[in-house]
Amino acid sequence: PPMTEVEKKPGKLIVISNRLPITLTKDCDSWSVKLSSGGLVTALSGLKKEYPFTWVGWPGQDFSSTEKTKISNLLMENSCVPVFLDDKIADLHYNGFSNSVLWPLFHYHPAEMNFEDRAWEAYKAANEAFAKVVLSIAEEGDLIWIHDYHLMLLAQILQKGFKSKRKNIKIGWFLHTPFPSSEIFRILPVRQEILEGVLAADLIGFHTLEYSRHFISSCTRVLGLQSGSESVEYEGRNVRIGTFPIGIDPTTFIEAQKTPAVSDRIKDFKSRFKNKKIIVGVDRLDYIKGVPQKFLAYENLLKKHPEYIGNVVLVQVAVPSRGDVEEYQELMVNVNELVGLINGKYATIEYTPIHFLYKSVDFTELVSIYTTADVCLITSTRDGMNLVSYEYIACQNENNGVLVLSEFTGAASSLNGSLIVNPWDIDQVSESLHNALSMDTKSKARNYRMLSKYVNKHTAAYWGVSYVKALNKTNGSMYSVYKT
Ligand code: GDG
Repeated sequence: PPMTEVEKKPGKLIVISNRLPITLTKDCDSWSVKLSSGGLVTALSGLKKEYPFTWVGWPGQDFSSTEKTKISNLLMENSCVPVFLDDKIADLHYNGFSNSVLWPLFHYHPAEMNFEDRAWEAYKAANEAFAKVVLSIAEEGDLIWIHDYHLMLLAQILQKGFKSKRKNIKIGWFLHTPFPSSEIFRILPVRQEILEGVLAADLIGFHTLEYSRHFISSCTRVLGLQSGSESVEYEGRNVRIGTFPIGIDPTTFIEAQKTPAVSDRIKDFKSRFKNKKIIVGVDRLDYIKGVPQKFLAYENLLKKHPEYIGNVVLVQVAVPSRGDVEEYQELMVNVNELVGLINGKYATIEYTPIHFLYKSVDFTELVSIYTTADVCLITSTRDGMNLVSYEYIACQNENNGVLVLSEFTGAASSLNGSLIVNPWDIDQVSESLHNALSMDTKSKARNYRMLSKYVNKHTAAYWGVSYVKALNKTNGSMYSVYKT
């Protein structure tokens, strides 16, 4: 049958994400492109050897029609294919629907959900635009890997397109956020369309078993479908549902630690914070990251254990994010006020309890902060995985620092050896911080061994390869049926 042929000799891998992993810059009249590093890019590096691959995504802005040709050619040299969207569609798709409807709902913030018909229309239009590009480049035997909540209708649109063209192609979709309980998911006015949109895929992947279960129960409850523990029956097909926890590339961090720039910076920090313990937090400033909860717990630590006043600092990097969405602007005001209040209350001329950096820091700085910190504190109220926790562990090979980790992150189900907390329980978080700051060397080493073993095995490359292997194994029945 044609499927074994595909298994032996796969075509190319088409990776699709909302945003291409590139930065375009214009100097006088000529454009140049820079590939960005990042989770997905690293994850795919392990696959490049096995599959030729193409990346499809939005290039980040709109262009005039003459520029579009130039940009396409430039991107093509970097294995990227752009999906051009006009600014209005791009804004309503990204800010209006993806980040104002799906994002809050998937992170258990239904009150922040702001459903508007025109945003839903733009979401559909953007998914159609992606499909048009993919249909123009997909060939027999290709594997298609769609990423995230911005593209939940794409598999279905592609499936329809391929049927008419009789192509033998497998489609996978992976969600980087949590998938919520069906009791939350059913709030979505377009719940049926969204589920059917992804069920056209052959393999649907999540970070944790819990998210997979939530998805399956949404399919049974909202659509009345039959399911197994790792599959859903839909339109005569057996759709595979799998758990694929993402990871990082620890060697990037280890290599960076060896550079003179990082070791100089570590020396700076050590002398600047001499005799002080450092707690680090690194988050996009998003309401899912529980930054206010983190500050309240830290304040509670200083209140309940005044011996820490003057002897511990919290370095919080808060990367500005989604400033066009109202909830993010409100969060900023709220967080600023908390930092001001806590610093005002506990500071002296010599001592600032919270070092708040509302900006992104470069990689050298990031690695240096991770390496110097005694404790890393993550208080997300919901978080698909949370890679900051992994990165901190990668950098603690010498000091065996302690990870205090919210039970509402995907990472909490993998990272044995961390101190698991409920971010809503301020007393519990501050007591865990106290335990972390006062933990003996032996216990730290014991915890660290477990953490490090996991992080070094379950890398980004491991994740990418496992997913694509599983996708390749699905029987892709929907297309072979149409093959002659
Ligand atoms: C989504 C899901 C899931 C942050 N600040 C700086 C900086 N970063 C980098 C970190 C890390 C990344 O950004 C953040 O990744 P997370 O996984 O923690 O969170 P999200 O951005 O919300 O990602 C999440 C992930 O997708 C993958 O599936 O784990 O749950 O929400 O790599 O290092 N990097 C630099 N400077 C900064 O200031 N250089």
